[in-house]
Formats: sequence, structure tokens, C-alpha cells
Amino acid sequence: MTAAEPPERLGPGAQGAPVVAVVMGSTSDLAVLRGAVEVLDRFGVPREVRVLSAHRTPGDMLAFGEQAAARGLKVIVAGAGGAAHLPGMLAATTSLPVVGVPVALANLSGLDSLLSIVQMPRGVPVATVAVNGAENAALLALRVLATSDPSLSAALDSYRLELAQGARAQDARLTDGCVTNDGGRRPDVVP
Ligand code: AIR
Repeated sequence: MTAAEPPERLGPGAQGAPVVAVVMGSTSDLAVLRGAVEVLDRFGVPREVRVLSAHRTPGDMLAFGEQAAARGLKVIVAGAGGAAHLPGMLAATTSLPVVGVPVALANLSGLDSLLSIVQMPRGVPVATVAVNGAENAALLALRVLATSDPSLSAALDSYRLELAQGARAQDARLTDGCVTNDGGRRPDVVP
């Protein structure tokens, strides 16, 4: 994104009919939800991105939820802040899996958003990730899709290996020369 572009600007994403929707209560959530969009794009999964507010555009939100499955969507990632009713209300209008992202606002550090999203009544589940945990929300959506998509499953396996390699590289930098080949610590070298 260049400085001249509006902050709402997103790339085109992977080609094809969207299978994941990333929805948010306001574009002020985009700084967080962008993380989910980027993960989906990185894995080449077609997505759509919408602003739908449980309080400002309740009719639009309900229509979206009711039509989502018939439109070919498979998973909804929904983020909102404060009285964050969007994920729960979408879960009430569709049987698609809904992953909720509590967005932290200035006043209560996201605790209000977290509780609004995680404390769903029995029978209407929302898989809630950490406050501002948009990347994990997308990864969870990908894991759902991967149960019936072997190439996506393989891509997620590679991603986990990458994470492990990154952690081992950190370990190696921190303990350079201090650790024996079998993982033990050399008593003669201090990190
Ligand atoms: N919000 C919008 N409609 C209902 C809710 N809960 C949330 C947005 C955003 C916050 O209100 O998801 O996190 C503030 O929105 P805005 O547009 O005032 O910046």
C-alpha cells in the first residue's frame, strides 16, 4: 500500500469464487482484520471482505448470514470491537463455521470485545480467537477447509515446519555453541 492509497485498500486476493468471508463491524477494524486477509492471500484461498455492522446495518448483516452458504462460502471470519455482536449474530443466521476475532478498542483493551464474542449461548457456537488474533482466525478457517483439501493440508503442514525452523533458528542464535547435539547444555559455555 502506498501513502496515497486509502487505508481501506486491499489487494485483489486469490482468483475464484470466495470460500472465506472476512467481515468486520467497521473499517476501523481493518488494521487488525487485514492480518486474516493476508494469511488467506498467502495460501491462495479466494476471499471476500465486507463491512457489516450488527448495530448500524443489522438488515444487511442478517441477509449476508442467511445467504452465505448458498453463495458458496465455507467459513466466516468475523471481527468487531466493543459490543461486538457481529460474530454471534452471524452464527445465529448460518450453520457455517464462524470464527470470531475480538478487536481491542482504546478503552477496555479488548476485554469487552472478547467477552461479547466468546460468551455465546449453548447451541450457537463461535470459535473465538485471542484479542486481535486475526491471523489465527484465518489459519483456523484454513484448517477447516483443509479437512477436504489435501493440497491445502500439505501447505499448512509446510507452514508448521517453517514455524518450527524459525523457532529452532532463534534457539540456535540464543544458545550459539552452548548446546550439545543431543539438546543438552554444555556446562563450559554460558549463553
Ligand atoms: N461496531 C460497529 N458496529 C457494531 C460494533 N460493535 C464496532 C466496530 C469497531 C467499533 O465498533 O467493529 O470495532 C468502533 O467502530 P467505529 O466505526 O466507530 O470506529
